Amino acid sequence: MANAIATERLRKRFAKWDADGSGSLERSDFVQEAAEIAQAFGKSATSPQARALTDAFTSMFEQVAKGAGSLSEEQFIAAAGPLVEAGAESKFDQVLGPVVKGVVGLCDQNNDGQINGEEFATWLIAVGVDESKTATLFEQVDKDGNGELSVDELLTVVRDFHYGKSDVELLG
Ligand SMILES: [Ca+2]
Ligand SMILES: [Ca+2]
Ligand SMILES: [Ca+2]
Repeated sequence: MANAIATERLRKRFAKWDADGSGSLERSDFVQEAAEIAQAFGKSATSPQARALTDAFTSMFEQVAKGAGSLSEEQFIAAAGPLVEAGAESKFDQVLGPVVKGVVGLCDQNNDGQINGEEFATWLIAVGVDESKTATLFEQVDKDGNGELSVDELLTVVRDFHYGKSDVELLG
């Protein structure tokens, strides 16, 4: 079983991802979510970066749903719980890595594959984080201190959040 914080965070994630508010997750929720994220970064839903995020989200949904067309909250918790249990880190990375990479693609304005301070501020503002916190958060995510956030560094933070090890929420 995933721990209580991890389960609670899955519930929050469910509510966030149920983009049409139908009470269940469907592929269409992820198409909508990707379009909303793209819009938050000022990119059109038909841009290559938005398409890449849509593909990453829908393939993540398919991996979690395992062929089911729709997941209720309980079904989602049951299906995603094993990804947020101690020992499942590499599986989590496999499923969520492409999504984080997709968000990086949308946010990476200078196209160097990494997120600098300015790009990160745009990201956090898009997910509703107070602008005054961006510099501190940047330092927390930039584990190697090179002034750029890599996909791996960002994925680690998303994973730590979902494992209940950190309170830094990067996916809104
Ligand atoms: Ca839905
Ligand atoms: Ca960049
Ligand atoms: Ca770094």
